[in-house]
Amino acid sequence: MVLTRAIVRRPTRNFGDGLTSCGEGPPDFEKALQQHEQYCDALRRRGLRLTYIAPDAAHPDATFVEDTAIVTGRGAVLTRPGAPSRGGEVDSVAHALAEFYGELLRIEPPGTVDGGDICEAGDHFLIGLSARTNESGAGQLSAHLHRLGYTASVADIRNVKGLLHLKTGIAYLGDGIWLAAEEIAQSVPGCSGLHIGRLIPVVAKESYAANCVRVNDAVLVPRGYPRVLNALQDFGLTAVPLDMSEFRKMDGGLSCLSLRF
Ligand code: CIR
Repeated sequence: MVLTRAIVRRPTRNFGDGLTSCGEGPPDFEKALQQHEQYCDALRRRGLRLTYIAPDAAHPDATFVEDTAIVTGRGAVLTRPGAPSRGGEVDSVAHALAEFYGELLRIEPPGTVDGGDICEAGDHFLIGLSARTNESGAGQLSAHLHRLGYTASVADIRNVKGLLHLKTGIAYLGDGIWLAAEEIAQSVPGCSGLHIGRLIPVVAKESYAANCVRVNDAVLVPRGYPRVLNALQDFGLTAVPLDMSEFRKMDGGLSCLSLRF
């Protein structure tokens, strides 16, 4: 699908108060702002028009807008984030999405879903069951997606160590091309079918780069992961490396900084 819009939200000065398990120390706010703007520029260069939602200091993780909604070509679903501290991020995103979608579907209690667990692959959605996305949330989302004319299946990552979200470890790049940490593609129930497509395996040392995003004619990828970069180029893809160091310190992947549709 051709992407034309994205929703983004700049980090706030207290961004380092958000949730993290990374252990790489606090992020540098000024550097994070710069990296965020470079990310936004990269989206604009791929032809997207950006909506900036007001920064939200009451929710230090609010810059990771991807977790608050699933946006598709046929409809949008507001999530109910799995971390209680992030629940208050959804309403402002809903307000921004209302401009583009007639009806906004919702995940209701006791369901929880983080957008980072949802991997769109054409007309099919892979839904990660994780510490953030529970079975009720996955079931509700699956029903919403079916109503919108998509198919969905579940991939259980609850036993995969070090994986916050499904898309922390796997990305669909279009044209049948997947990129995934090797152990995920092989061992996660629901992901084994990926072998059918073309798979770019990601070695453990470069696992952070497993979260990258196809945006129209290019793939945005974290800078500093040469094997992933070379593999993308070998597949004939235009790769755009972006500095993500400060977001990485907060467990944030590249995809989570925007909602693209
Ligand atoms: C969190 O733990 O919720 C945030 N610090 C990071 C969320 C990253 N989201 C994503 O990769 N989709």
